[in-house]
Amino acid sequence: MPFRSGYVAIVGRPNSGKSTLVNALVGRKVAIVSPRPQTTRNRIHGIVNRANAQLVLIDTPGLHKPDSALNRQMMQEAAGALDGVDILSLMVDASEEPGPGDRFALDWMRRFRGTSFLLLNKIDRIPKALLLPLIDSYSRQHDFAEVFPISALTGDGLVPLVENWIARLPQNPPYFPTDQFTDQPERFLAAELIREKAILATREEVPYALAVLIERFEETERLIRIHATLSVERDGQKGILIGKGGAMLKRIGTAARLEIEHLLGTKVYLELFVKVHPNWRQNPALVRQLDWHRQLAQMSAHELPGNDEP
Ligand SMILES: Nc1nc2c(ncn2[C@@H]2O[C@H](COP(=O)(O)OP(=O)(O)OP(=O)(O)O)[C@@H](O)[C@H]2O)c(=O)[nH]1
Ligand SMILES: [Mg+2]
Repeated sequence: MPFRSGYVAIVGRPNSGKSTLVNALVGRKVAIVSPRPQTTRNRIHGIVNRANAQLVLIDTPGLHKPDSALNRQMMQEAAGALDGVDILSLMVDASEEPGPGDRFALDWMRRFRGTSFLLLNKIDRIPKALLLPLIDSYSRQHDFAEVFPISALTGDGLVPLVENWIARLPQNPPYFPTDQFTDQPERFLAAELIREKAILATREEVPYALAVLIERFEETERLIRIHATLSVERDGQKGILIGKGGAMLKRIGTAARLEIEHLLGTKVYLELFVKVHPNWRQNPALVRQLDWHRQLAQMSAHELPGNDEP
């Protein structure tokens, strides 16, 4: 059988389940997940390796009208995911009434000229009878090559989806080594896992006002030493993150450390700091610091981990 490989971008409204799907198919957590919209801020590759195929899934920030430098960067990240992809997949939360946000997402994806799929997600939450009218309505609005009702959470419908994607990919050797599962550097994965634990532990504005930067990432023989800064926009948010006697920050740190250790397969020493950067989301220079694609491109070869050559 010929080897097939290619890129599939997953786009859609915030909170529709894109990252959940990518994690389910890769078989490990490459993208953080939360019940709040706008969790994902960068495009992320999740690589699915099969005996006869390699599928590079691109998880993207949820599509929305941007109102800050951060949100504009997120939408640029989503737009960048369309470059050169083989298949675009629009994900819709089938358990929500269609609204203006869905029309925005549909209009946004029309810029893509190639093959597009519609994924109706969260079907575990709705009666089957609601699916047909939904499929009908979307099919009238756009010429989708395929429509798949799925549940990223339970795994329902995922096998035929993956088979169909692979069947449409060109014959190509793999793009990435077949034991690789993401394009993210380990330090970015670590920052994201810390952000996920902080999002899950807090409410209201705090999850949105939060950014995590890794200040130090040192690998020794026995462990990885990580120093990370959690930035928020106001003193009150800082107080919430730290908690009474530091209890909240400790809880976030422990949860993050356990998961980073699991993912990287090594002991981790994790230290967290909290800083206030008023209105960082409106500040393009600060927002750019969160873009690891850009950081990576700016690093010269000898700065990249594992390469000591000048
Ligand atoms: N019931 C149900 N919940 C789901 C399903 N897929 C995702 N979820 C939940 O939906 C919420 C959002 O999931 P995410 O994967 O973070 O959504 P996303 O589209 O990546 O969101 P953004 O990154 O904000 O754009 C989480 O609470 C998931 O557990 C599903 O198939 N069924
Ligand atoms: Mg996401």
